[in-house]
Amino acid sequence: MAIEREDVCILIPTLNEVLTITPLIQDFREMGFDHIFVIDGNSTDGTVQAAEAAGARVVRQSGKGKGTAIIEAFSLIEEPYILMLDGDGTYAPSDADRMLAPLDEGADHVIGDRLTACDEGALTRLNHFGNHVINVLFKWAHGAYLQDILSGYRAFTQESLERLNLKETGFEIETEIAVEVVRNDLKVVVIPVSYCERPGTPTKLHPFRDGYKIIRTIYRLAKVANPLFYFGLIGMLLTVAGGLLGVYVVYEWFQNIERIPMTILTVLLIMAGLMITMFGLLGDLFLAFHRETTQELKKVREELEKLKRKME
Ligand SMILES: Nc1nc2c(ncn2[C@@H]2O[C@H](COP(=O)(O)OP(=O)(O)OP(=O)(O)O)[C@@H](O)[C@H]2O)c(=O)[nH]1
Ligand SMILES: [Mg+2]
Repeated sequence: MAIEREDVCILIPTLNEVLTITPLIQDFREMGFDHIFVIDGNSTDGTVQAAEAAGARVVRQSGKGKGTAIIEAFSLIEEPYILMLDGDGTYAPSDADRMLAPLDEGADHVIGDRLTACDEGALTRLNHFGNHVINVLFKWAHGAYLQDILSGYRAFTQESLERLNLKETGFEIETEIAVEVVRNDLKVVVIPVSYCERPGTPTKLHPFRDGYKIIRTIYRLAKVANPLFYFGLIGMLLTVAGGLLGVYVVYEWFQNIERIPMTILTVLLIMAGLMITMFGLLGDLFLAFHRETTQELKKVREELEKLKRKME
């Protein structure tokens, strides 16, 4: 049984996308999707009017940033399935059915992968490389390689949203969604989608500034999701620094030069490094216990649900 069009909300965040928003909404309407929800970041170019005229429900977001907009939109959607994409005309409505299909087969979250089969030139080389680095870092920190964690093309169930704890305000939101999806053990499917060049409209993404923020987010969120990585990295850096300094101190000692303060610093660095690594190990242990408890709770909840259904 395929997913009914009326059970799907097409969610489009926009900030000054007047050039592309109308054809995008029209394409979806022609395909039979009538629930189109535009969350607008207070555009000044007439995007709101254009989207309303094309037949979408439009809400002006409160606050600033793509993350804020998406979190606000999630609280306003009632349809059981959500298909989310950017309003800049870079993603194709024709991929919608392929994106939604896995949800029908039990997936919780679908990511549209832009990197595998993208248009020549749709992503600058810098963006392509940056995306790849970010996906690899994500794998190290969070333990899953999801091909394209920053993709704006996503499909998910309303039910799965309730399990995501989202707080990021800017372009870090996709990263946070990916982290939460992995942390909550949701069933993820990655589907290659086509990706076209922006039709000349200005991007709101600053590759270096936003790239740095995204990498920082991947690392910061690892504190809870993977404490061994988070603390282990700091611990390792301190220990290595202490080790290098130690080599220097020993080398000088053989030349009959004694460096007392530097020796103390070496010891402090190595001790601090090892202690912080221990924090990571302890954190990892706690997390393992916590996972076990959550698993048990999940089983209990499922049993209760079954019982409730039997009683009805
Ligand atoms: N509501 C809302 N939407 C935003 C905001 N910032 C960006 N957007 C929209 O979010 C989508 C993604 O933004 P883009 O500027 O395309 O960022 P990107 O896709 O990472 O970068 P490009 O590769 O240049 O397309 C677009 O539809 C924007 O209009 C915001 O602050 N609020
Ligand atoms: Mg875009």
